[in-house]
Amino acid sequence: MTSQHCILIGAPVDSGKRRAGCLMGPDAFRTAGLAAALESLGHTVEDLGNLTPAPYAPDSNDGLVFARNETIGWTSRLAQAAEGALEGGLPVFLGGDHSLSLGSVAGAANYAAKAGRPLFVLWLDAHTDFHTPDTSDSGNLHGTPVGYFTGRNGFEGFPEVANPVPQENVCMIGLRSVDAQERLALEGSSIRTHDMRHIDENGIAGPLNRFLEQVAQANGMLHVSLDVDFLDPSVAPAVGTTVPGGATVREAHLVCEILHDSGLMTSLDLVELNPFLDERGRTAHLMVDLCASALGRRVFDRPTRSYQ
Ligand code: B3U
Ligand code: MN
Ligand code: MN
Repeated sequence: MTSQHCILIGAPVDSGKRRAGCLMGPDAFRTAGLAAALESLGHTVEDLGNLTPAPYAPDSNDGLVFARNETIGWTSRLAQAAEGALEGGLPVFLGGDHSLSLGSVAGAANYAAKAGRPLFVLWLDAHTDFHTPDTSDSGNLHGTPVGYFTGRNGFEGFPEVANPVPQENVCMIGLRSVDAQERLALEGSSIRTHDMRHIDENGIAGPLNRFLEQVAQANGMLHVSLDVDFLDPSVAPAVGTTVPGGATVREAHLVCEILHDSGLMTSLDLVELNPFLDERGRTAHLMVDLCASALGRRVFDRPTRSYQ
């Protein structure tokens, strides 16, 4: 197994929705033993501590969109952090709510462009997060990162997306809560969407392997964004937006094991953990175990599949 330099980046972003608590996420991941789990797999781990947002204008919060300016501050700080960390290893963003991915993915895309490689994004989530600030019914910006980094309009005041991720490079798995406006926009897009029915009928490995083949063929970089609500709330209760019918522990581990074996993942977000809602740390521990699977923890070795 190739050892990696894992760079933990605490992103206590809580501005992407009204319910507070995700700011405690990075410390919960640390408390659940993330660094030790990765070191035990032979990786080196560097923890950059918790970031703070770039300076931002005060939010009045008298409009629909919640904490817009604070999220703008986080977006520019995280894009910078992603771009910098990719120089030195595999960044793992410890969220923080999913609005952190406006920055982490935009920064990864800038790095990929400099490296002359396309960026691909695997979105593991109950939601598509394909809103813009104009289409969102809730005004919660954690529902907008995919809209942002694919270059949709409506993000005035946010850092310009210098290198939008092409829609055909985005694959979503786990979907079961899609708003009408997102559905409409997705129907006219080339984003690959896999809802839970698709997984029930076909299994989770097929669509993932097909996507990874595309990444490998393009010599792409791969950013993986894992939202706690990808998982079924019965096994991962520590999330504000629980949606029944999510991925099982086994499906989620399989995804992570396949990702590891592909050797393609170049950055990772662990998002939406709200430790305030957890039960004796079980969600934090499960997320740490999944991260370990994505970085090589296994029961027995397997012959490695080639994606080339
Ligand atoms: N689509 C809804 C719900 C939602 C999106 N992401 C999360 N929840 N976590 C919205 O508010 O945009
Ligand atoms: Mn999400
Ligand atoms: Mn979600």
